[in-house]
Amino acid sequence: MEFFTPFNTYIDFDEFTFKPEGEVIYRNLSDMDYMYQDQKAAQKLLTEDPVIYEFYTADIPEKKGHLRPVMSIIYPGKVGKEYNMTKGHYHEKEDTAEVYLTISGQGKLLMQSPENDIEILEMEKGSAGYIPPYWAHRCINVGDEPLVFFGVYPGEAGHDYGIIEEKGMKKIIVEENGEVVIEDNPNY
Ligand code: S6P
Ligand code: ZN
Repeated sequence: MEFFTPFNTYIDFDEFTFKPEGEVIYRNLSDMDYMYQDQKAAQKLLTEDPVIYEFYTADIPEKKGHLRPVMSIIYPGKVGKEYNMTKGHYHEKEDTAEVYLTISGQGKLLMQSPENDIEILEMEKGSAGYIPPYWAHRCINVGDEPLVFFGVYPGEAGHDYGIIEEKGMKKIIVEENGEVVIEDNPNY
């Protein structure tokens, strides 16, 4: 492995800035509108094309041996009755884990095993959710403020969006009469 110099990344826990910024990725609704159940609502919102989430990664090689820190911000909102969420992915190198430390907001960490078992962890300030190797992971903002979390994952992990882009995950998280409800994904 090549020589690398230690360095700090600074996260502002009030302003949610991440410095020095490496890559910043923005996901607007148009990047994932097909992932929501209510296509009528999605197409209507597309005229505004809101940013659903953004994430910041440090400039660290995507290679075995390294660890990549990341800060993600999911903005509050819904598409139809379904809460704003990340696309969700498996790691391309499946036997790699990840940890998500919630900094602010209220969310759900939805995970799915290769056998299609589902586990859902609460995301709230101070929760450090463990995503074991092989599990797909998606975060859902069920609150009314930004859901902000810091993650660390192995450099070689990569992202596999394939099957989730095709049919989503087994469960969806929606608002019903003001309550957060976990439902079966009708397209699954
Ligand atoms: C990477 C890690 C996060 C997500 C980010 C966005 O392994 O899990 O950095 O990439 O939260 O989610 P997604 O599903 O769009 O990659
Ligand atoms: Zn991941």
